Amino acid sequence: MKEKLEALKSHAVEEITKINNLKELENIKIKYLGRKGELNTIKRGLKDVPAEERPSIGELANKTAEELEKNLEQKYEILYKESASRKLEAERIDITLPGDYIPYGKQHPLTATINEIVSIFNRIGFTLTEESNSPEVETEYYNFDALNFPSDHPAKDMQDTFYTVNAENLLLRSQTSNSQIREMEKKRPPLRIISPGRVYRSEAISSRKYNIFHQVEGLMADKGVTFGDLKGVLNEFTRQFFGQARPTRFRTSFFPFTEPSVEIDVQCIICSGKGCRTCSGTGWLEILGAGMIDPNVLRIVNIDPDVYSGFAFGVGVERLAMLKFAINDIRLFFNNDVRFLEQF
Ligand code: 2NM
Repeated sequence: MKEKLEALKSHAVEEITKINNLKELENIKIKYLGRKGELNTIKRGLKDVPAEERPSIGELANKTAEELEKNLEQKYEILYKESASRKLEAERIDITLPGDYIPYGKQHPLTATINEIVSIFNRIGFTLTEESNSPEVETEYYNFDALNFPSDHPAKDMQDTFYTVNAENLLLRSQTSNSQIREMEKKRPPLRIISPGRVYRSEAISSRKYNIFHQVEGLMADKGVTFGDLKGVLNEFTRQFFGQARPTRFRTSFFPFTEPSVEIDVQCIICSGKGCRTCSGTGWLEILGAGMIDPNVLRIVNIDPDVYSGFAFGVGVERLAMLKFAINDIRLFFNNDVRFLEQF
């Protein structure tokens, strides 16, 4: 039995030297030292060994196991290091190489402008109307009638507004006021709301006019809201949007839904009032329409004009973006030419 153990040991040692991967090592370990392995097979013969020899043979068997384990462990260390360094070598990278060019998307200039307008009004305390109150396909009532447009108003003409052909009274909204009306129907003052969105008008297309454009409209309604509040809020908006103190002027105007109504100009951001092509020599740029909400509009949504008052305003997003980014043709916003879009 002693000879058997010695032979096993020398076979095993020889095999271990020949191993060259971790899988083989595992197999050899099972072959010799496993529960049904060769060492245990020999050990089962221990009962037939004369009693006086048993302790020394037993010891030899344990020692053989120990030595093989040690051998396997050493081999494991070597193989593990080898495979780790092979892996490192295979994954070696040159960190001085230039990176791959990954073109990344950018915000459309109109989206960026809308976001900026909205965040300025957010800071002044205005919140967005609900999306569900701002449909682009709208009834005549919410687009015109509730806004105090007389039934013969020229804006209602097919010449100016897109009507649907297969559903009576449905049109593509020509302003985002529909969402102000829908919101006022459901909520009571105090209200400070804004609604950005896409609107449609049947226009002859030019560098300044397109039949799709965007507006941000807003209103404030409460007890005791005055024209002074309108001036304060809209001057603050202008100051934040154009980034520095720019004089504004308020010209009287007319809208069916506000009385009195104004158009607000900002001193030309190109020539600072001296007169240039952008401001047609006037030194001023029109940027906003606004006014005190007409009592008729408040009555329509069941807000008592003897108790509450409010102001409302509308901003043309394309116009503001064209001024801010010095863009000379509105059609560029809608052509999706990457050479244009990449610049923002
Ligand atoms: C503008 C100019 C002035 C406006 C009015 C209303 C409402 F719903 F309160 F009547 N919403 N928006 C308004 C007022 C819009 O756009 C140039």
